[in-house]
Amino acid sequence: MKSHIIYLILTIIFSLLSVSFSLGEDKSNQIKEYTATIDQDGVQRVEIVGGGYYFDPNYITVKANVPVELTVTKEPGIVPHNIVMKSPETGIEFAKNLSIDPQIITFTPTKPGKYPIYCNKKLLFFENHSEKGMKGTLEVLE
Ligand SMILES: [Cu+2]
Repeated sequence: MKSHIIYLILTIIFSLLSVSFSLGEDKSNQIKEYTATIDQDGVQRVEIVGGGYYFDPNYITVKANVPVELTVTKEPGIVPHNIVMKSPETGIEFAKNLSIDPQIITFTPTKPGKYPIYCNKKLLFFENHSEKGMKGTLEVLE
């Protein structure tokens, strides 16, 4: 009876681990750069896709003091993702759950620098998505 319980627990742990690894196909070590251009209406538009466990692009360059419009979407799948930036020093602070339908985030960065973009979702006791590679950088130029 006792060995049945141990077997059951091991099976559950093993399934959780394999689910985690199969979902965790690693795209994190690829740098995908995108430099925004300023549209005729004076807006810098960037499209970002988030998934397991990456953002594409994950190194985005924009100009300071020019409005930015991010269009964010999620790859199809059951794993929830978000996109978070907490850089109030440059006027950017948001956290948005991603969905397959495009959503728009707007801000105007005021201070040049490099600012982190990340997903802070996590499954149970596993590391969060940012630690799995779901992160990027917004570089704001003068
Ligand atoms: Cu995520």
